[in-house]
Amino acid sequence: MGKEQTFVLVKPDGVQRGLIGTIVSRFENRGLKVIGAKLITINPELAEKHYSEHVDKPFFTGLVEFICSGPSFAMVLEGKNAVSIVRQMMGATNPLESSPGTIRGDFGIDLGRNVIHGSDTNPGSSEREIDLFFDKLEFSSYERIDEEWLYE
Ligand code: DAT
Ligand code: MG
Repeated sequence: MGKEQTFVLVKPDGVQRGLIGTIVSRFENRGLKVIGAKLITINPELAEKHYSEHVDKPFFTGLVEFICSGPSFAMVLEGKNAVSIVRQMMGATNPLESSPGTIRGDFGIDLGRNVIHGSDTNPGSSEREIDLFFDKLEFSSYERIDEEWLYE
């Protein structure tokens, strides 16, 4: 069974609004395993690397400023098809278009305050982001007790 790892960030708006627990719960309930997690106030250097694909976009400066504006909650989730599952659970980038039942569709209104980041499905994206935010020593490898019943 090909297990994947993906990088997820509860953005500063989500942390300030007290949504860390709710969001982690959704992923845990789905069956994804938390293998690393920490509260981190992102500095501009890290933010610019993280969002380097958007460097030429008009919203880049505002995006970097926002992501550095308070603590974020970073985590690495592991499971079968973890990258796609997280993207689906997050919903569309603009909360106006995110379906109800998704995290952005349930908790967001504005595009620039969309509560959560998750690695996209492009090859190499999750690995790059995990390496950017986490050291190998920060991960724990373990079996969840429900794995036997979660996967066929
Ligand atoms: P996602 O976060 O769904 O991967 P993205 O990578 O295209 O979306 O953009 C990164 C973040 O930048 C996104 O979560 C919110 C912000 N953003 C994207 N497009 C924007 C726009 N047109 N105006 C303002 N902010 C935008
Ligand atoms: Mg993206």
